[in-house]
Amino acid sequence: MNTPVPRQFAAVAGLVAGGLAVTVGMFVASLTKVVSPIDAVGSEVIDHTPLWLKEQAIQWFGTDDKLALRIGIVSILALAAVCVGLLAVRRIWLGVAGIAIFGVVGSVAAAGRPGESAGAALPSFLGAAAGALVLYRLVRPRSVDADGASGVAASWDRRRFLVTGGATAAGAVVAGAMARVVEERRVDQIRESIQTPLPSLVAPALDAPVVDAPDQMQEIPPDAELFDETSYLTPNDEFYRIDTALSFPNVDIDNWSFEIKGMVDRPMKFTYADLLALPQAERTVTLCCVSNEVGGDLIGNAVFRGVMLRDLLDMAGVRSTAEQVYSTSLDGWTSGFPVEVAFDGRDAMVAIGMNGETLPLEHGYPARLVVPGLYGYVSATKWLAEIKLTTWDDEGYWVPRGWAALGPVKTQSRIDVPRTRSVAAGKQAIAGVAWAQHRGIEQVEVQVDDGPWQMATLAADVSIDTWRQWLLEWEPTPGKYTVRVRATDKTGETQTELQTPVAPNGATGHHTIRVTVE
Ligand SMILES: Nc1nc2c(c(=O)[nH]1)N[C@H]1C(S)=C(S)[C@@H](COP(=O)(O)O)O[C@H]1N2
Ligand SMILES: [Mo]
Repeated sequence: MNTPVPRQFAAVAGLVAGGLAVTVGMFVASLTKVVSPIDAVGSEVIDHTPLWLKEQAIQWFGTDDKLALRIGIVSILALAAVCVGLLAVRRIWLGVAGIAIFGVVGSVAAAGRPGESAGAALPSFLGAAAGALVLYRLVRPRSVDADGASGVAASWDRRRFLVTGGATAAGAVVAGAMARVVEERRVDQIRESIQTPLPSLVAPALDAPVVDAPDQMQEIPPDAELFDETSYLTPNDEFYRIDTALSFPNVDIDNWSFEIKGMVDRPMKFTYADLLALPQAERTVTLCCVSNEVGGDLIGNAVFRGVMLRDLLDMAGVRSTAEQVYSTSLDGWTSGFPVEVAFDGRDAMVAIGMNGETLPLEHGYPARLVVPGLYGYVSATKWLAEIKLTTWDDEGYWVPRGWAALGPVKTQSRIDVPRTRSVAAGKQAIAGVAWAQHRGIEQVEVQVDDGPWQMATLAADVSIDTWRQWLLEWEPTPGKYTVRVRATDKTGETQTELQTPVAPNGATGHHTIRVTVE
């Protein structure tokens, strides 16, 4: 009779074997420069997350949703590993099969990721093999003594378990740490290839402020101290980041290029040097996310520098049958907008610079699209790989996932000051930003409780593609107040008070805050 491995040790055996499988997979992936099995599975989960769950995740975790996903995946794997360990003591082949299943899932997910090939299956395979071997050693009872003496019951060897288990756990920690180091080096190498600064522009920026505020409004300079909470330009490291990427795509700047193809007369390729050699301009553009809740912070304003999209498209010669400008990133993400948008006079561009710096890796280095007036999900492809002129048969990443095919930005306004729920009585300000990209902000009004809508003072109108700061002087006496804001764009349309959710095409409603004045 065998003395079986006690249950709690079986569970530990599953955990350390599973841990080794995962970390060996990560390490081999980092060495061979393919997607790690964990990230591949995570990306598959992201790609297949239904709309309601994605919304729920954003509501719960905000921009930490990726961290939450990682923690979720690791928790599920840990649970599965415990089960694998428990199964393995009953039937070793069940345990090994369990690990093999995870190996197959990782292999298939990795090899199928955009930009990956069959080689991406190797880390999962090696990881699973390492995990299975260790599991086998840990839970299989020692058959007979070395001298082959019979009559000695094959039994569980606690000492051997602890030694092997401890060594495996240590091995997993080392493999995981090394995988991290190699991944950080990879990202550092991309960052080192980032040319800072870009060669200076031939022509100066054209964004001279257009001042057209009505007479009774005194001008506030866009960088007035009051707006410390929300500076007119959003610094790169404070600019919101939204994408589906669990790790940065591989960018090899010397071999990078993007294609313009599809319904064009002359398919073209542009390298980074090609882009630098073409005429460029700087434009201040407010970029925002369709997932931004009323009052939310998934919005930023930056000076983007790049080549005008229409110039690139004219070189390729867009055919009259083309309906959609459909772009793909290095990591296989896609977005698309109507061809007319590229030619209707707005300054859609392939951007390579942001706020005077080379476009940061987080925001799409080497190049991204920036299209004034459209939400990011239909237009702002980062880590650009290709632009295809096509029909509406091609669907951008978020469209089959329940978001609208067309994504013009809705007129919105946000209260940034006061930021705290309670303020001292006396003279102060209510202030914030309002945006209606490519239509422009005409006026902003503030309502306190059920009082009249009061006209806010507007900062300089830099362009119709950027947000405008606004301000209302306020001298409240102690009490509780409800403050709301609404903006009117230059087409004369005032923001609706009707509250709608972010899906499928952007939230509506008045940003409302409650303030206690002490
Ligand atoms: N490659 C890639 N580009 C992308 C996305 C993405 O998931 N992958 N997300 C888009 C969305 S939804 C938005 S709102 C903007 C955000 O750009 P930012 O991260 O530079 O602020 O990028 C867009 N470009
Ligand atoms: Mo977005």
